[in-house]
Amino acid sequence: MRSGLFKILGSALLTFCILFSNSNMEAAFIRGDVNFDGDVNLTDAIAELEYLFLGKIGPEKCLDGLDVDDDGSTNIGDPIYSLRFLFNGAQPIPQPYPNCGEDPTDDDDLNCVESFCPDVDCMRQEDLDQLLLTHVDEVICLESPLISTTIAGNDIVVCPEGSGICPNGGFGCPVLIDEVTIDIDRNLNDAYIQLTGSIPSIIFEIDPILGGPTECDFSVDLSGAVSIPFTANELPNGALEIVTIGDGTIDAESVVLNLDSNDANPSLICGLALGFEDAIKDIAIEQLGAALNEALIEVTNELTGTILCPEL
Ligand SMILES: [Ca+2]
Ligand SMILES: [Ca+2]
Ligand SMILES: [Ca+2]
Ligand SMILES: [Ca+2]
Repeated sequence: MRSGLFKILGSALLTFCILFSNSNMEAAFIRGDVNFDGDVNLTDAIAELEYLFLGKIGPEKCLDGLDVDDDGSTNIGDPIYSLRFLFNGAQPIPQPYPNCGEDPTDDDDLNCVESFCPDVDCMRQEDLDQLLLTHVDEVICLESPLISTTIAGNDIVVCPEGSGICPNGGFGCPVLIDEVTIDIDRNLNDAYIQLTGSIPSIIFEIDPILGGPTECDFSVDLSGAVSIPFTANELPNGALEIVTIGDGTIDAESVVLNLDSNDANPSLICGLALGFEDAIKDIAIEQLGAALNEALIEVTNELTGTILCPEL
């Protein structure tokens, strides 16, 4: 099972990586927040005056945010507008204020390419789900043999060489992937990739202590989740900026492996394999753990610094 599930997880993780690297859109902003700290106060008016008249750099990254009165240009009128709003209770600051958002009057020449608000270019659940569906193969070919082991004196080989053919014509046992989803647990800082799939026909070669070798034909339903811990900075608007990604591990509690005989009247020997379902599952989980860490090391660097939307 190692090589097959490794591929499944590898695909899922690769997808995860692609998702997070594809985020270069115009930034949202808070109008009037010139120094990008999520609030509008006196320091913003001062920062804008320093930008306009002393040439201090930084605020030019978000000119829409500097256009406090939303008249389509940045000038002395904007910090004055802020001061009147703050101290005289004058006209309110036009949207987006006080929350992050986009410019509703975007018929100007001002843009915002960077601010403290990440919610335009962050990853949403539907983005994650759709891209997982797009990138994870519907059929994954498991290389033979999946498992070759001895349980209670019985030699068992799962998917022995030459026992199956994949859609691409190569030898191996095909897994049909039914569903791949990803859930972010903000409290635990974990990403869970959940997979469900099935193998319509897989051969178990059983050589018991007594009697000759026997081939048994089974179908398998499988599901399981991979837990990927991360550390993150929570941004003022609730988005999470991923700082580091840890090693992924199989959530053993989540793994379900159901084995059913395809033979109407399975032999006594084939019935043995059904009794070893839990042992086979344990081997699969153990092998997966090692394989998964290899895959994660490859993608860790690419995940660092990406941003998850506040609602995730
Ligand atoms: Ca500010
Ligand atoms: Ca203005
Ligand atoms: Ca505008
Ligand atoms: Ca604009």
